[in-house]
Amino acid sequence: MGVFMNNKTFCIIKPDAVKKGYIGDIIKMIIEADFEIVAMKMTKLSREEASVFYAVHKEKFFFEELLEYITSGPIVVLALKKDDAVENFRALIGATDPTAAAEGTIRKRFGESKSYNAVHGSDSDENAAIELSIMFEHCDFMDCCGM
Ligand code: 3AN
Repeated sequence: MGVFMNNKTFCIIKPDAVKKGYIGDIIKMIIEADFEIVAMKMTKLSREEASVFYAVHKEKFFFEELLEYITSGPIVVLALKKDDAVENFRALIGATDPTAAAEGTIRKRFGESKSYNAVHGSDSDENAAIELSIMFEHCDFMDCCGM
């Protein structure tokens, strides 16, 4: 067994998408693409939590904007299960810049800009494991704790 599982990824439905009422449509696309939702909650990040979550971007010019934005309102966080979850989910969400995202992707349909791009998806199995452990407790997972 590898160090990191490759059947789970982490998704955020970001504040702009929540505000515009896209939660249901985005979850429908996720389910129709055969991901199983194994944990889900609505939450609002504090600045401290967001800094931990986006620590990899702390040197980037857009870090401050990213923190402002991701803490600006409620988000929905999900743990998604499928074979090769990270790669398959990246394909479903499309490119970071919605204008460059392929037709039929979540960001093409619901994203507005590189900052307001509707959803986040982990970019590696390692980061998926880290992000899931930041946002969820072990017993939040429907495939754990005897559920
Ligand atoms: P992705 O989310 O597609 O993996 P990353 O990891 O390059 O993209 O960037 C993380 C997040 O930072 C993006 N989801 C986006 O919201 C934001 N971001 C990336 N590039 C820019 C940019 N040039 N200007 C503003 N925000 C950006």
